[in-house]
Amino acid sequence: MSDYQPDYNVYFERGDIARALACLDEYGYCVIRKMIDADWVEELKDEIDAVLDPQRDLAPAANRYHMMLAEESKALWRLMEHEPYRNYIRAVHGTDEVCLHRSAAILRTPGEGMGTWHTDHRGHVKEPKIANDVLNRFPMPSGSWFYLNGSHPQRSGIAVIEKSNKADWTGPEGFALTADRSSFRPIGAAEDTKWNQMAVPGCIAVVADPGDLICFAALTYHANMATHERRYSCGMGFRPKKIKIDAPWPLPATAKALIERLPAHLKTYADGYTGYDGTWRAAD
Ligand SMILES: O=C(O)CCC(=O)C(=O)O
Ligand SMILES: [Fe+2]
Repeated sequence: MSDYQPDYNVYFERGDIARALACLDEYGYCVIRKMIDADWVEELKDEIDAVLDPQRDLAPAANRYHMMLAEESKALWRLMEHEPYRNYIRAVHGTDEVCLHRSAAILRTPGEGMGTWHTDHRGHVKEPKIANDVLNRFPMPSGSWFYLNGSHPQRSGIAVIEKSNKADWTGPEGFALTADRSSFRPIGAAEDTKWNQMAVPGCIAVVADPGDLICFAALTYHANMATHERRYSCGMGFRPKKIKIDAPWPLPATAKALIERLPAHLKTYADGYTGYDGTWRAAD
């Protein structure tokens, strides 16, 4: 299986965070091995089933997203009591003074094809129109994700474009970035072309185990690979408290409830949390 695999190392032990972050910076992604154990993986999957598919009625070839998983999950919060994860967060942000930024879970069912290549970063958007434009503008990893089935091109998971995290990156050879920089398409293709093929220069099919943490940088272009199994992923992102966000939406009731229920030793991470309002739209 040499297809779409890097010819350099992207795998790091959880005690080797400095080298993992150097890889993240150089190539735009890295994998930190065995961040959580198998029982923790199963617990997270159960929580995702409970919030996203309690009736088990998600159709084949479909997906559901939860955009505030940390408001529902207990297992995610244990990460902030888990020294290897805290070391990672501390190293990424250069400080312990962080607050919850955002969190999510995605559930996909077999039959879903590959997603469109895109970046999550919205830093170039001058006037935010939706919540992602407000939240996805900072120089912090865009993804610190657990792919709880692991990630593998023959099963499900994530693909990235190596080195697409650089500010001067102009798209893969033979492709052009879309006008809003959110995606790319073959040079000469129609404007509405959504490119969802692995065959792109620099494409890496990330191969990882269920307890591994898959990290990609703020700008890194990525796409979910075709799904051949019931696929669970989740992630939690923090930001330094010195990055203040004056959210244009009122603090959602679910965010308030989280802030109230967090135990004393975790409350510090709620200080600065904006919650997420997927319905917010900028006034015209
Ligand atoms: O499902 C995935 O693995 C990634 C989805 C994604 O990139 C997104 O929703 O922005
Ligand atoms: Fe994405």
